[in-house]
Amino acid sequence: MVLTTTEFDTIAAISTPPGEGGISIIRISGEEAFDVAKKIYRGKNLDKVASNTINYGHIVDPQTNEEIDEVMLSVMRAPHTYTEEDIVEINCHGGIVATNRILQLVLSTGARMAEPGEFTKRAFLNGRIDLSQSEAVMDLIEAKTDRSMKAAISQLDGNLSHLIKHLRKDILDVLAQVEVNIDYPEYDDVETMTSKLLREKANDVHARIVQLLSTAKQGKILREGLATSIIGRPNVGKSSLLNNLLHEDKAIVTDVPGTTRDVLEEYVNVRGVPLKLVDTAGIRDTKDKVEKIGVDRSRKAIDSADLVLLVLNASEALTDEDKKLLAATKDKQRITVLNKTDLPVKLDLQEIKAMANGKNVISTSAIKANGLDRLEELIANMFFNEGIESSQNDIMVTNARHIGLLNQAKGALEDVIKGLDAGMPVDLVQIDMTRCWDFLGEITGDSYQDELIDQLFSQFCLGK
Ligand SMILES: Nc1nc2c(ncn2[C@@H]2O[C@H](COP(=O)(O)OP(=O)(O)OP(=O)(O)O)[C@@H](O)[C@H]2O)c(=O)[nH]1
Ligand SMILES: [Mg+2]
Repeated sequence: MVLTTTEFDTIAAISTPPGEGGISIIRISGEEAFDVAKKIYRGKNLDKVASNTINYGHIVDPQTNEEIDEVMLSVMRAPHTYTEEDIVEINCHGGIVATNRILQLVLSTGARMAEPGEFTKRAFLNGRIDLSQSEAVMDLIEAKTDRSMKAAISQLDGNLSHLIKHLRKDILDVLAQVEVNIDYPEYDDVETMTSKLLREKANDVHARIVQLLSTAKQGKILREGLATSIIGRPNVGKSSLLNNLLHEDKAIVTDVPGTTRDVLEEYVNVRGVPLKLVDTAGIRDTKDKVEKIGVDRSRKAIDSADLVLLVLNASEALTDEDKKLLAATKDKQRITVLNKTDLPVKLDLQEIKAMANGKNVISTSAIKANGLDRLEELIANMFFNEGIESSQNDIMVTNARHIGLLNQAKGALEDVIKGLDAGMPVDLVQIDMTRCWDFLGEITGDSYQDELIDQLFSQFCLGK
């Protein structure tokens, strides 16, 4: 369904982050954007200025004639704009008071306050971009590393949409062919022919979806960050390690065991891989009420981690608690970090290597910042071993919603093949093929429900 722009009212919002800054931008979009601006702007004649120009002038309260701010007005006429509607953007001085005053004026002269993501929602509803492209806008804003940004840009450019549309067209073609065959069953072998056609296409689309899904693991990491939990006994240097990876003293470090009481979460860019790094309370049996809660959370942090950094103190012999933690994390993606190697080493390295299957053991000294390069390199290689640079131009799926729908589409195709194997009538098999077509359509928003659209755009930031 494509709505025409005339069905929407005029919306406005502050599009820059709240707070003090060099400039703030108040964006107005809709049929009345120019009328609203004309009521409060003194400067050039907005009916005469060319589209895509920026114009000097003042914002004046029409009631009192009070001059509010000196501004530059960006003027963009439909349809070649972000929303495909008329857009005026007021660039004012970036103080909170001036910005809010201007927004109030805009709202009192005919515009309505926009909802979060409503400008992008209009770009979607007006047919300028599809749903996966709209989602990429938000991913781009939230991108934590260059690599994440490249994946978002590729999706915004429509690479994923293009592929999905291609698959849907193939399915539609075969469904049309099946329809024709069913309507004209004058040939004896029509059922066999139609089954063959369906099977070929189901296998073909299935293979392409499987290929796409093979990028999902890395794609999801790029979009959401790799959930990385730093785990270990108290005082082994977990918080020191976090500070080192962040290149910042975020977590409190003391020589008192039990310093970290609650989990601390920070994003960090490790060679282009966004890490959602979680520092946890040291795990030990404790009677302290507050520490106990922290310890319970640490245990949960193991479960929810994509990667566990298990920190051991190399200057002490292995304790029972260390062994328990090694056992508790043995099925996880794990790096065993032997910290405090600047001190005389008491850990039996052979024993550790044996327990960790000789894999992913790194020696560090958080205090001397030694071994961190190797740790970073190992993390990047564990998750992007073929190197993401090489796969940059390939299409990636990054979004959990898309991954879910692709899996459903894949399941529907498997039902098509099962149905054909079981000799089910073609018109029943056709239903599963159509389901696949629908699931794929939900990715691009070609088939969607209003609730989904409302829910998706409500997660956007205001003014976008
Ligand atoms: N010699 C040496 N000391 C270190 C090293 N890393 C950390 N420390 C010291 O060990 C003590 C504990 O460090 P933290 O980073 O607070 O340890 P933690 O594992 O977060 O401790 P909890 O929060 O209590 O669980 C501090 O005094 C650090 O300065 C290291 O590589 N070498
Ligand atoms: Mg700590």
